[in-house]
Amino acid sequence: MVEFKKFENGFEYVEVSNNAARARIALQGAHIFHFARTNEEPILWLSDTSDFEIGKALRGGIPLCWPSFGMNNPDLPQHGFARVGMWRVENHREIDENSTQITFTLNDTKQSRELWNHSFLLELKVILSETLIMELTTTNLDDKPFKITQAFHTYFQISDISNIAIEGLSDKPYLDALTDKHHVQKGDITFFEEFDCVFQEVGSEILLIDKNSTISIKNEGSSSVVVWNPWIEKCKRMSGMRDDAYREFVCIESANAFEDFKILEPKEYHTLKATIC
Ligand code: TA6
Repeated sequence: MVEFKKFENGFEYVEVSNNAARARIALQGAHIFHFARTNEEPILWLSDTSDFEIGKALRGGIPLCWPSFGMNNPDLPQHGFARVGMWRVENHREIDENSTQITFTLNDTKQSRELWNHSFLLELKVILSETLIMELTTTNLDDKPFKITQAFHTYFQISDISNIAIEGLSDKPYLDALTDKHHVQKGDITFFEEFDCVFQEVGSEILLIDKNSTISIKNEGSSSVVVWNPWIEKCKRMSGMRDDAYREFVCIESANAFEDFKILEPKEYHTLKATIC
């Protein structure tokens, strides 16, 4: 079932539900801010201080960073503009009683062309079941090529930052965004300080291992993965989160970032796909 809803301040979202799972997706940013399997805890973290403000990105869920990841394009706002753009629901359908598909679209506008002078179609296809599948397709509708970097900036809910480990990135080269130095990851990732790294040459499944659960993340059309936790001091400085919120989430971001950028010729398209289960 797909229901169109809004909060009291007019902030619009769709609630997608079937026998297997439920999701809430804001029209602003096509931002998935809730995903939970039936009778289970949410898989995504959403800040409990989130105020669903129009024009401001939500803190948590899955912000879409596009057409620039971070400050990869210094002429654009951090993480681009798609996460605060107003998307449309293009279509939706029940695949079966456990699975629903919904597609959102965003086109260039006068305001987007003032920031980034290109004509594009951006489509987010979401398939909701026990698994969450997202496909973000960029089509160049312009008569000149353009370059994008992008990410599903997924905030995962965890029991506690001290309980988790991330598997699947050992031996991968990475850029430590905090020091701007390149290294190679040795072993699984655990957390004891601020962490903000961009892994490259990633082609296999990543596992988020928690005390009583494991989440699998598989990416296609992507070879970069960003892992981020702000830890104590940065968390205090971040907008939209409590001072100790860093204990409750980790971001594992399916990306085309830094050297994994994409250049699209006119009419060309690229799909970034993530499967979370
Ligand atoms: O993806 C990691 C990161 O780029 C961090 O450096 C970080 O500050 C963050 O994303 C959150 O960015 P935001 O613009 O949403 O505050």
